[in-house]
Amino acid sequence: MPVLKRLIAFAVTGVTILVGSGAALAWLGQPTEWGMSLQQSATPVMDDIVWFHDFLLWLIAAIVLFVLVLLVIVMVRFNARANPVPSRTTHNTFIEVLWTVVPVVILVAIAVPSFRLLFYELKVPKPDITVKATGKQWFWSYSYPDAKIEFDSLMVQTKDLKQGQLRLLSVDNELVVPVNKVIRVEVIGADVIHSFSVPSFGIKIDAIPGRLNETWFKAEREGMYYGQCSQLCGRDHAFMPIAVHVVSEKEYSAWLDMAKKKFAVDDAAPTPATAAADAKPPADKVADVGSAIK
Ligand SMILES: [Cu+2]
Repeated sequence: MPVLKRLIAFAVTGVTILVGSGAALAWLGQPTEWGMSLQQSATPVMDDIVWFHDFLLWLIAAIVLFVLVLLVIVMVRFNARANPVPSRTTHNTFIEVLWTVVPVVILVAIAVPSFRLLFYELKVPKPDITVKATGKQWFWSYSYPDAKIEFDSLMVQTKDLKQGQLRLLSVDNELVVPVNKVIRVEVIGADVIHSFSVPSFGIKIDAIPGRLNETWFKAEREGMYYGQCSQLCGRDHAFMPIAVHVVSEKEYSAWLDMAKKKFAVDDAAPTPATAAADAKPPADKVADVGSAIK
């Protein structure tokens, strides 16, 4: 039966793609060419998201296969040729109870880990460090309220890329945090709605003007982690990447000493970020930066 063979081949190919995509193509902290799965996890939250994703994937694959098998049985055994005199059955209480109860059980099995994960993401544990990310048209500003530092983080233009920097992802000043510490990220928008998102950390939260949102992450591996603004925010939405540099405790304190000198918040000036931003962005961006903050 050629149709059956074709269907089986189709199903086998599908499962092979699903299984293969999970393992080999993921990369830590950045997207990869032909990547089809989630980026590798670097935080406990993302570990759970990956688990939940895989759990759902297997579940829906099993359901799809089950329905496919039923369809094939119906097509083969109950077509007009194979079964010229059809049965006139209209009710079967057992089956009807089954197809009501089983989906309910499946939905409950999905809801329980889903809610557990949601609460885990939303409830910020006691933070070691608080940083504030402000989305602006079209860059991010980071401040460390406890250390009294604030700086802007602008994308490196393609023509200025140095060895090892990534196009559309690398920035001039990265958000630097120590490894294995709980970082609370307060997120707000200065002008329009942006979204602070770092896939490897499993965080994505809107940056809304006038409303302080918060999320958290605890990076368990050192390295560079990239994300992008994930809320369509205007002309340069695609050019305001997020780069988080996770470093050792020692490197972090060295960076902090440097940053306290370089990025100190000047209490006398009302908007210190404006002055810093005006000095740094390329000439064509100065006008946008100024109007965005005031
Ligand atoms: Cu944005």
